[in-house]
Amino acid sequence: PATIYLKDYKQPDFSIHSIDLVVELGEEVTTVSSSMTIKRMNHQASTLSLNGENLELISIRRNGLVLNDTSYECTDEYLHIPIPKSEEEFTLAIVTRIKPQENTALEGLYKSSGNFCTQCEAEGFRKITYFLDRPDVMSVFSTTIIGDADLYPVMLSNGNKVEEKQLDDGRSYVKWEDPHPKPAYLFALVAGDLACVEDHFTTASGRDVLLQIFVEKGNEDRCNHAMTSLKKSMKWDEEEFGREYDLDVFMIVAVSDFNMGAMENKGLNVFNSKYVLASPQSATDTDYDGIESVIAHEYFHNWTGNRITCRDWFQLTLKEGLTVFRDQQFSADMNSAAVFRIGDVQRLRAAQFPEDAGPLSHPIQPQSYVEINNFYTATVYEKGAEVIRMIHTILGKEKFRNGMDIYFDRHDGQAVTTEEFVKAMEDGSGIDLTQFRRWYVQAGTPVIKVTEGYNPESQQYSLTLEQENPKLAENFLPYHIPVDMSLLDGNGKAIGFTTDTGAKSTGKVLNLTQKKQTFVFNDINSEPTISLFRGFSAPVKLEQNLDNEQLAFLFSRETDLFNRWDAGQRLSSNILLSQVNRHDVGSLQILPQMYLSSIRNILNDRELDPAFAAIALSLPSEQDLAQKMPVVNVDAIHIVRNNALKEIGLKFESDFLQIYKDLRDLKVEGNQPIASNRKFKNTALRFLTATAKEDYFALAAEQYHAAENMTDAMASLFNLGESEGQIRDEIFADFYQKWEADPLVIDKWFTVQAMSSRPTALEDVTNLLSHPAFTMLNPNRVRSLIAAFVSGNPVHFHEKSGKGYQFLFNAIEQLNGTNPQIAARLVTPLGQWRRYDAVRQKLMTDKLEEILDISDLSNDVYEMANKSLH
Ligand code: DPP
Ligand code: ZN
Repeated sequence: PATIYLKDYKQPDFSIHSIDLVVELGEEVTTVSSSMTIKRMNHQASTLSLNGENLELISIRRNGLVLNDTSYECTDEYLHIPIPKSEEEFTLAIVTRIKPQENTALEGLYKSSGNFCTQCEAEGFRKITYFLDRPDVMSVFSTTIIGDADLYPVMLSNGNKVEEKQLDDGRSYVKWEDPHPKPAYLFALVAGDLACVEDHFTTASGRDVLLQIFVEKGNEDRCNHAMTSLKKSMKWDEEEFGREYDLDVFMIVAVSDFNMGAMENKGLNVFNSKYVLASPQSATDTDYDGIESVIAHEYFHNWTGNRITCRDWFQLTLKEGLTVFRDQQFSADMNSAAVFRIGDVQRLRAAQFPEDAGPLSHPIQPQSYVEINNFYTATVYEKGAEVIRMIHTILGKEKFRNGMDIYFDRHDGQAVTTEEFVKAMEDGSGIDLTQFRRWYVQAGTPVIKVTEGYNPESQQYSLTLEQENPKLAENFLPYHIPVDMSLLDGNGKAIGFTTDTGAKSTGKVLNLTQKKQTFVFNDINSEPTISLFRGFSAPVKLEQNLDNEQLAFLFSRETDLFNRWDAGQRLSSNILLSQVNRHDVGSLQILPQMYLSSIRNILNDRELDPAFAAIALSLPSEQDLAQKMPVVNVDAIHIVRNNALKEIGLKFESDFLQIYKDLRDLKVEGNQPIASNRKFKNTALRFLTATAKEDYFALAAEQYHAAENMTDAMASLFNLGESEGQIRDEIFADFYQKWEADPLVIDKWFTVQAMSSRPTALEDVTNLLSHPAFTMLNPNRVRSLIAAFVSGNPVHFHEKSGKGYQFLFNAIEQLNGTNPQIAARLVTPLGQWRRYDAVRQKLMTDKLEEILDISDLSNDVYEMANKSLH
């Protein structure tokens, strides 16, 4: 397969000004007729090459005249049409046929639960009709849909509905027009027998916008939270960024078969139903948070992505990094900001850090790809968002807003690059970001080494920071890194100091720009404790020699909640990892007293937000711990962590039981306090069942039966999933029976079993592949069982027998034929082979070799396996 390079980017030879589509939906065949007006952009060009895949070409007319098959060339991927150089402008009408009902890859036009829907990002439109399928070709679309009136009473496309009628043959006819020129990846079409929930939003300038959420019938009462989140997002974007919505209707359609989370098509977002449907009975608090953030994300794309789009796919982070940053800021504003920030960083560290340290490492602006679908990565999204956040930190809120205003004014209606964005930020702030631009082109996670010195005589404190980038070693150029910091006194209070401008301050953002740089603070009259990278002000790894006593101090006294949490995680990691190392020599493990007292501090601090207390008490995951070991010892990590859970559970048994009972019986109005209490309560339950006492499994079972919401039911299920015996089996059977008809809930049932550490987990998971409810054709189901197992069950996935790897191989092989995008994502864990012992390395690389030998290997899977191996 060919590699595509950013350096080879060329402007298009032709532009397509308008496209009128007529789509006749059929059960056997769907006919797509497209009429385009095309303009020449390059006077030398002699051929128009349109993208097209899996299309049956019926006819082509240029300027009204039929082209016979000697006057064009059709390959598997292109339609080449010679165009006389004298021709500045012309029309092209192309008729093609497709079979959406056979489209299991879920790119282009396909069917989900009997309804038609589309997914065109990144390159799906070329599976609908021949087109210049690239984001810098922006066209005005009209879309006419003709389909059976009974089967498809709802027929939607982008923009406004301009015509609707019944045809004599029992079909209906609907025409949509989108006044905003857009790239083809933002095209959408939906047809089906769907229910609609409506609401309204009045924009800041007083326009009324109709809001519609379309769902399968029977789900109407599960759209409330999505609708509320949408209205909050619309208001927030007006208040924070001055951005109003620009059409008279905003539609969301929930579908059950979807490769991604959701898609920001102009005026017609298509969503994975997981990010729309929720009721307290069927969705957890985490699901509620996910819906709020994805609804916001897709809505925010209307300005950052749709009105201003990407010139080419190497610029993906232009819209994704920025939009993730915007949705994170929104969620932080709507909820507990510190707890949400911690969640963002946890996700970054869990997914992006390993990606950036492994064979698939790439800068947020990649320089090349084989298959663009493989670059919807944690790096482009999550690290991309951190890069925007750093600009925000360096500029400050006001100048950042100035920069955004300039960006919107200057580039509305354009397809641009990250350079235009950074330039707008410079122009809006007067701050030079030349060096900062390295964040876009250098891969790898920087490591920051810290050295401190305090001189009591001169009352000077000096801080030396040194940057390294293990991924690039000698080849990296120092980054511009914002270091948000304070100096803390013995009580954890921020000490005042004099800044370079002579102002007094208790905190500051240092601009670290050199490889090694020293900052001096004057008039510091006692030795301070440094609080660095407050709120995680840069996506770096910190190498700071803090002993456990110092970490325990920060864990109880830090005023920055992110750093407070992080100190606790570092403390736990130190202790657990030293036990992992000793475990190999078979010595007994007992948690140190100072560690237990710092846990007691959290338990006794009744002022703490319970959601914060819950995450502060939670131990680093097995995957977190694995990242900190040169060679991952999967089994020892699992044993040591479980022992620690148990020891903490036993040590604080009565406290956890008290917390559990208090919070269980507490009734608070409003959603948020209840959600954070639930989180703390269920954390307490986890420590209680870790003691392995029967009473607490009984308590979990009791909670299951009494549960009025899915959060509590799932917490019970997770706890029971770790146990053996009749109660567990009965409850799993009961849960299945109760929710059999609800795919999103059944996904959870699969996931709990996939993540269980029971000795039989791999056998259980293998058996579940033959469960009547399992199918490889539904991406959510694949993620709920297969992805959950390979990424959420390290002990069993990495079983020394190699059976876990074989299980994954089988799934990849099968999915390669039906859904290459989903298959490719599953390759990632094998790419981490260098981190394991020799036996596992061999087993994992053998599987990668076998993947490369799969017949009819898709580009998607090829690229992932090939890069992972080399
Ligand atoms: N729909 C995906 C997202 O919003 C890709 N644009 O991130
Ligand atoms: Zn996005």
